[in-house]
Amino acid sequence: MTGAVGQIGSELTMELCHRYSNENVVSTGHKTKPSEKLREPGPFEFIDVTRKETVEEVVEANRQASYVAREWAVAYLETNRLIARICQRLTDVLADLGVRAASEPATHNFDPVSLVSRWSHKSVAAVAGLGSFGLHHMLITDAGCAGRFGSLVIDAELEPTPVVEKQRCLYYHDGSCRQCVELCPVGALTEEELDKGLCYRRCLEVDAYFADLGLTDVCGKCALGPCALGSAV
Ligand code: B12
Ligand code: SF4
Ligand code: SF4
Repeated sequence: MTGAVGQIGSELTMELCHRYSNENVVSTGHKTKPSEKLREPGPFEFIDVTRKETVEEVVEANRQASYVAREWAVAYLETNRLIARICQRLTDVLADLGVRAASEPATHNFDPVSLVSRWSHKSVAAVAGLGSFGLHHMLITDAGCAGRFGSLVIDAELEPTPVVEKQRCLYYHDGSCRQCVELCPVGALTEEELDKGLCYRRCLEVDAYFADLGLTDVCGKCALGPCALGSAV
């Protein structure tokens, strides 16, 4: 249960622990520190994904982990939830201004066979000039590639801001890096391509490993190189 801290979450968590037993309820918070009462009955994860230092710690934890860090999996759940809230809030504010807006969840909006989605947060971010693609097929912004995207498309005419072409991947800059390829534990990523099926199988394995959390189909070892937290160039 994410967002357990806060009045409704706190009451709901205790009620769920009571009904389904403590060890069957995992709660998380992202901003306010949990009370002792919330921390004690069962597993409690606490990750504030809005703090830069916390994101750095999560990246470091995944670097150190021989498998995938639990923090990475929890941060995934928290970030997806945060993105949904931000998009909903923006949509509501824009609606008050008479502007229609549409968004999609951060993930799980893809075809499970082709592993392709009809909505690409990376493309929206690229068009908006936020970053450039790395060898690992992810978008690297000035804050790196270890974060996650949400995107909102709005029905309004805006003055376009100029997009500054900037290389952030060392492989495309001067060929001096291929860490993402070397870091991939299953060989899904090569200089030529990303084997999406192989990558997804690995992510589902990780989900099964963290069976006590929600759907955590993650891995992200390729996102831990010199471009993790900023431009590598
Ligand atoms: C399907 C999917 C997967 C599949 C397939 C991965 C893939 N690379 O296609 C699987 C399950 C394997 C997967 C794995 C992972 N994923 Co994933 N995934 C998605 C999802 C849901 C849809 C992607 C998609 O099919 N889009 C549609 C296709 C057509 O476009 P695209 O691939 O997004 O982008 C292409 C175009 O932009 C085009 N392009 C190239 N140059 C340019 C230039 C311009 C100007 C434009 C417009 C386009 C363009 O090439 C891009 C790459 O092929 C997105 C969320 C979303 N809905 O956007 C997350 C998403 C791509 N995943 C993400 C992440 C973080 C991961 C993992 C690290 C897992 C994890 N969290 O631990 C791994 C990384 C694997 C890797 N190296 O790419 C992030 C990427 C963040 C980033 N910084 O780029 C996203 C955006 C989720 C999010 N909300 O942040 N994922
Ligand atoms: S790890 Fe190196 S090669 Fe891979 S995307 Fe980042 S900078 Fe590029
Ligand atoms: S997410 Fe993991 S399995 Fe997929 S390409 Fe990156 S390192 Fe390889």
